[in-house]
This record gives sequence, C-alpha cells and structure tokens, in this order.
Amino acid sequence: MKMEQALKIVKEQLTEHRYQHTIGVMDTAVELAERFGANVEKARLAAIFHDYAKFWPKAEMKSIILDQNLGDDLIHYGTELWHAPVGAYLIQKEAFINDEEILQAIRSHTTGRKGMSVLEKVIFLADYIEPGRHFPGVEEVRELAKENLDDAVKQSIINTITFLMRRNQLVYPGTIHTYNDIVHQQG
Ligand code: DGI
Ligand code: FE
Ligand code: FE
Ligand code: FE
Repeated sequence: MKMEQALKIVKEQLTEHRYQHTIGVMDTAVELAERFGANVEKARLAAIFHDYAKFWPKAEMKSIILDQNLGDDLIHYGTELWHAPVGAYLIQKEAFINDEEILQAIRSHTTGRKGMSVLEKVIFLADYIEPGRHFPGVEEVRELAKENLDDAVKQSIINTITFLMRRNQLVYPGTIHTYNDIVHQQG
C-alpha cells in the first residue's frame, strides 16, 4: 500500500490531534528504522496504522477481543490496551495490510511483548518519543534513542509503569514481561 492511500484511510478514523500524532510516529519510526536497521517501508506503514482503532466504541472492541480470541486477559487491565490488537485485526480484515511483521508491530505497540523484533521496538518507541509527546522523562528517552534501542524502550516502560502506579492504575502483566525480557537479555 502507498503512503498517501494509507494516510487517507487512517485520517477518517482519527481526530485531527491523533492524526498529527500519527504523522509524528511515522516520521520518528522511519528515522529509528534507518538508525537501528528495521525495514523502513514496514516501519512507515505500521506507524501510519498503529492507532487505527483508537476511537472505536469500547463495546465493539471488547466483542472483537472475545470473539477473535485476542487475549481475554486484556479485558481486565484497562480499555487503553484494546485498540492495539483490535487495530491489527481490523486492518487485516479490511485487507489494508497482510504483512505479519507489520501487524505484529501494531498489536504490540502499547504493552510490548517478550521477544519483540527490531520493527516492533521501533514502533513502540516512536509512539512514545514522537515530537508531539510531552511526558515527564520523554527527553531522557529521546536521548537514549540516539544510541541504544533497548535502553530507550526499557526507560519508556519504566516511565509508563511508574506513571500507572502513581495513579493507582493496574499494570498489565505483559508490560512487566516486556521489561523483564529486555533486562534479562541485556544481562
Ligand atoms: O495510543 P497512544 O496514546 O498513542 O499510546 P499507547 O498505545 O502506548 O497507549 C498509551 C496508554 O496505554 C496510556 O494511557 C497508558 C496505557 N498503558 C500502557 N501500558 C499499560 C497501560 N495501561 C495499563 N492499564 N497497563 C499497562 O501496562
Ligand atoms: Fe496506541
Ligand atoms: Fe506507547
Ligand atoms: Fe500512538
């Protein structure tokens, strides 16, 4: 699929603010893919589609997760987690994307997972550090992202888990597994 066509499809699903975020993720993902050796065209498409389902009705997302066995456990850890696997499912169903590496990067973009590919890490990180993001600690992650992909992904997870805990929110166990996997591999 061509970039222009992909952008047109997602624009219809998103608010203007979320569309601008998507453009930021796209530009950042391309840069990171070049830096860390992921497929640049796959990174661009995964970034464009990554938040495709962000504004889908929660009841519909919940039905899709249950009917398509996308992981019942997600249901108990907050609605914010749902748009990633649901988006990947919908994009494939609509035949926009059939590339499993791209779909996997979209599926894992919110929580990560054990054994992420370089492409998955690129999308996960681009989502966190794109220029429109202003989280506390994001500048530190941007600096790490200039040198080391795993260090940057790890710090973004530390920030997210800390953010959730400070707000008395549940932390999805899969997010902890992502963190543990990187620490384990770095030994
Ligand atoms: O969709 P975006 O806002 O661009 O970014 P995202 O897909 O990374 O989603 C971020 C949201 O997901 C943010 O509100 C925090 C939440 N989140 C991330 N990891 C976890 C989480 N929520 C829970 N409950 N548990 C997690 O592990
Ligand atoms: Fe998202
Ligand atoms: Fe994210
Ligand atoms: Fe996003």
